[in-house]
Amino acid sequence: MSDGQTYVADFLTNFRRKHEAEPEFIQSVEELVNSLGQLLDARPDLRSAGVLERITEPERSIQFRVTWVADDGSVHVNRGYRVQFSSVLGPYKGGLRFHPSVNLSILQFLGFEQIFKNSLTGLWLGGGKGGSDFDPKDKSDAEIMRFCQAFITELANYIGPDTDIPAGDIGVGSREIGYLFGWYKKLANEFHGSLTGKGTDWGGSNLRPEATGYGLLYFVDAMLRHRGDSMTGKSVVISGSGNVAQYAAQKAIEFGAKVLTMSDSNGYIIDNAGIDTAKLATILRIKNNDRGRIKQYLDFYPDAEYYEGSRPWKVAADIYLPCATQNEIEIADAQAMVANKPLLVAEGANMPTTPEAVTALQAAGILFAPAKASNAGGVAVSGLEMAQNSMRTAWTLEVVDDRLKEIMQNIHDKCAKHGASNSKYSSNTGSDIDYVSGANISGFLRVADAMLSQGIF
Ligand code: NDP
Ligand code: 2IT
Repeated sequence: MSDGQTYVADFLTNFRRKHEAEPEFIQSVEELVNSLGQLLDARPDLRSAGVLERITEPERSIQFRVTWVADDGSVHVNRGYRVQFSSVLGPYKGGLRFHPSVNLSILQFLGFEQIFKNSLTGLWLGGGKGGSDFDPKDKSDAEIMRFCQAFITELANYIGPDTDIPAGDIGVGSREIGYLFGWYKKLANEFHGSLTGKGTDWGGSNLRPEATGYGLLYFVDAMLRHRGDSMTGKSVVISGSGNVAQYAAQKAIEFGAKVLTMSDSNGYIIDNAGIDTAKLATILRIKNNDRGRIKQYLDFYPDAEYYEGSRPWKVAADIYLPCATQNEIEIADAQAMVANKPLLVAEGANMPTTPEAVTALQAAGILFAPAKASNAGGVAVSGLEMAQNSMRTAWTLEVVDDRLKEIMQNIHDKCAKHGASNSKYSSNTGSDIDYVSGANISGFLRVADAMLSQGIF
């Protein structure tokens, strides 16, 4: 083994031992580090500066009690967290997730991914993630508000517009950001960009709600154009029906593709006639206004079908866009996809594809876009929201959309540069771009070089 490969192998052995109870965190670190053997071979300065050891340890992790009172007077206690992972490229930046599954392993994986995603955007953004095991489902608006106020009361001391700027993620959308921002502003007695995803009337950026889904499709479009192809007429399978899935579907329809499915944690719907703009508006009403379930789609479109307890991956399509949650494409799902000979899989969710499934897809010659590249549009527009807040100005929708397109194209081109078979640090020997190693090498290099410049700490 080369020096770089030995360093990576030893590092991973120690890392796994140290984090044996944190499977998601191990998975995300392995995914990155496995791309870095040749780079670390060529760059002994990165090895001797302990870059991997330092970047895999959060600069600070905060855990706190969140106590809130339900409408019936009962008292509830949840855990709140913020993992402030890396400030090497800017203030900590990343979303908040409210979901019963939330724990430190999941937040460390998300915070770790966020460092390199934010690096790829080219903006000045560090990496972080936070959240709570609070379940927003079936809670009243008043309960959500009281929970958000209790949560941000604890977090307020650790965040700020030049320190740490949270945003949304699963279970945290514009309603929650409103309650979090309102109470934070009251505590700080200052109106500033301490959170992103705010309403456009009170400090938010145009296009932030749409940005992750739109950015995903801009990335897919760039991948297809790179091969002389386009979205027109392609069939698309989407999982999830939340923020990312909704706007991914909208942009796919705009590009002239046919969207076949959407899902939630209970099951998926398939509409073989295609989910068009009017049908998508119905989904937004069901999910966002009524906070309902995806199966209610059949109340409006009885020709569609609903499959309880299943994911949509057996449905044949040209393009698969997982937009729900981590590890939602397992090896059997990938094998079902391969049998349908699709063109590409692009991750809208964070780490939705297990490592075995990624290997199976790539081995079958299916183009694969990893989350840290393809879903970076959301945090990129969050970065643009921060810039607008600092300037006390608001850019038009067109200006933000142009910046988003440019950023996604740049990320594509960085992946192409570092993931092509003839590139300096990639082990890719195939004829297609390896977007996984391209994104990992490019995202990591910027962070690692900045760490060297800033000294050892
Ligand atoms: P939302 O809460 O708006 O929607 C989440 C969707 O995924 C819902 O349809 C939900 O179904 C489904 N889902 C959540 N957990 C599970 C699960 N364990 N199994 C099956 N389905 C599940 O979240 P977002 O759309 O914001 O986030 C989706 C993904 O995109 C996440 O991985 C997130 O980290 C990632 N992401 C989000 C960004 C953003 O800007 N919001 C930016 C970049 C990535 P149900 O309603 O039944 O729970
Ligand atoms: O995973 C992500 O990139 C997000 N949830 C968005 C983070 C942000 O700060 O906008």
